[in-house]
Amino acid sequence: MRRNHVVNLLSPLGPSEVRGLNLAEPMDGEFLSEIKTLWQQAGGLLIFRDQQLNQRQHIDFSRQFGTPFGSPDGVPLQDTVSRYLHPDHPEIYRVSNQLDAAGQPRGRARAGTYWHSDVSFRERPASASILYAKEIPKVGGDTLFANTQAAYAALSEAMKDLLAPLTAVHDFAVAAATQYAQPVVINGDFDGTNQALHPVVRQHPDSGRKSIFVNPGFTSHLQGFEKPESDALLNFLYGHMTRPEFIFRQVWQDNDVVMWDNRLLMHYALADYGTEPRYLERTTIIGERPAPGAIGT
Ligand SMILES: O=C(O)CCC(=O)C(=O)O
Ligand SMILES: [Fe+2]
Repeated sequence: MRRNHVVNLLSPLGPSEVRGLNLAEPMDGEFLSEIKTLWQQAGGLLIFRDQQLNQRQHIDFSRQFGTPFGSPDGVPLQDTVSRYLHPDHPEIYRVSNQLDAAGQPRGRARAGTYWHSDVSFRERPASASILYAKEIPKVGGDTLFANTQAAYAALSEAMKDLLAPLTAVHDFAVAAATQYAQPVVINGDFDGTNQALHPVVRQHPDSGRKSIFVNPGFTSHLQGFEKPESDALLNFLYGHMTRPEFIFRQVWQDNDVVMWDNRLLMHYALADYGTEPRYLERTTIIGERPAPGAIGT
């Protein structure tokens, strides 16, 4: 397959932009594996510029990376966000600060205004999230990404050994309690439906690289620790994971499609743009169960 796209590295951590590639065009297996390799080399963050996709094309592109949450052969996202899904395409989660003609939210306002890894509260959390910017404020509304493989690599051997056997409880209730107002929050948010136990150090299935897999948005505590102990260790990790040298800041351009890997990145959407319209559509791929990083590797 002949392609004329250009790839530009945007940060030493890997994030790269791809220009001149139309994601609506079918990709053969060889080209798809090139894109997957590129995505890995990009530290799990590719920005495809200037895309013109309808919802079907967005979903079809996404399906090449796995089954999206909300698709007929998948499982839905948590019920709390069902009102933000696209009415004709339950695979598409909408982010918006606007109301529609009927006065209903066009999508979730201030979505992800906290560090998190998408859907980490499920036994099989998200692998890729593929977010398409349809309307972007002139300035502001950037999304920050923290590379948790780089953060892991920078830890001392003593800290790596301490973390290796640990597991953490992830629970949507953590975000529901702090980020979601009534009546959006439903009882199911607090009954353990969206709760999972994951290794604190996970190993990426493609690269074998280890990352720190806890996040302030959804992680409630470290299993087996007293609360103050758990809080102290988690707070150390959050401070470390969000050091400036591990951060990439996505300054959105209209029609960007950003594909990120939740297995090695946390993200934070900055809600600093007031009432200027901001509208994005996201597909979210169901990943595998996080594999623990083996001790001593
Ligand atoms: O609005 C954004 O930039 C991202 C929101 C978010 O957390 C997400 O779509 O997963
Ligand atoms: Fe998110």
